Amino acid sequence: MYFLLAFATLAVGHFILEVPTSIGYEDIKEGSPPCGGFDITSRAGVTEWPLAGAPLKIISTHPGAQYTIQATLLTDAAAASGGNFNFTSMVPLLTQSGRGGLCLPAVPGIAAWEGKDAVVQVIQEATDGQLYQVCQACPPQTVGIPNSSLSADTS
Ligand SMILES: [Cu+2]
Repeated sequence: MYFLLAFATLAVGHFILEVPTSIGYEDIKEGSPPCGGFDITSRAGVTEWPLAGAPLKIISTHPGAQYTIQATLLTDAAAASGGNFNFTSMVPLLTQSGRGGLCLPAVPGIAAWEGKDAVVQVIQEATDGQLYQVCQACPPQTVGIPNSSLSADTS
């Protein structure tokens, strides 16, 4: 679906993973799991992901949505065949009640994966069904305290 929007970064519909850098965004392919039409093993534009957390920002054109934010080790993603991916949840299911930005200041890294490359997947469930955006995560570099006071800003 297409809307005329004030967002300079969003020319067409669905949702965009604005932070961190996503593997890619193409409106018509966004419904294709697991990466919205892009290669899950791509390592262009890798983001460092401290255990204490990395920021994540979504911009959505849908009037309401739910988000699953989860990760898989790069080695597991590369080995997965027939769609048998092994994702681990990073935060509880999120609900956004309007259009626009959803900002998470710190999505915690997964402590057991320190030193390992991973891939973070964001799934939006909204009026168009499930949509997918993925980014590459660098191994957590430092041991930190997982941020348990995650807050969602839906303004
Ligand atoms: Cu849409």
